Amino acid sequence: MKRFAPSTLPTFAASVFPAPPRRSLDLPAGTTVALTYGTYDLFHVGHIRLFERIKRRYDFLVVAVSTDEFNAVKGKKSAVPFDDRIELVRACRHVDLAIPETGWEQKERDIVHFGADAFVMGSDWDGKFDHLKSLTEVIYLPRTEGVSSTELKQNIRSRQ
Ligand code: C2G
Repeated sequence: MKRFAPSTLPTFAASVFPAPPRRSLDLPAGTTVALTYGTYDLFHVGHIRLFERIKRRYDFLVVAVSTDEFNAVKGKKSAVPFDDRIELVRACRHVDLAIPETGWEQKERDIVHFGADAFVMGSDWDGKFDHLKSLTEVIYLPRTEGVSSTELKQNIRSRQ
């Protein structure tokens, strides 16, 4: 798996300044870029294995983490606040760049912005983003069965 020198991974900067376009990601020619999106609440192996599988196919992984405000739009309330969720995602060795996800319409912009070779989601989103096929490859990978943020929350509640 290709690893990039810290100088090419402006993670802190990314949280303050808008993410740089592909050309300024300073990636070696031929580097393939994949994009994925999620809430990543109660970060678990299902999330990590999805990242791992994406990195087996693509060199550079950009992960967009839903803000708490966007989750409210999605009718979701996460147990872990955005700042912590994106910090956890950034700490994952499979992730090369993490950015905030602030709205549904951001994906088209990001695909163009990063010159993404693929847009990847877990199978629970099967077919939901096919409209992006005009911009890049759209891939749905099998979910990891038996673990989800919702199940974890239910387990915790049931033990109280
Ligand atoms: N996932 C998985 N296996 C699991 C649980 C989740 O592969 N056991 C994948 C999902 O398929 C998704 C990603 O992990 O691709 C993130 O899942 P969530 O955090 O639940 O993301 P969600 O709230 O569905 O947000 O704009 C799209 C949204 O941001 C997706």
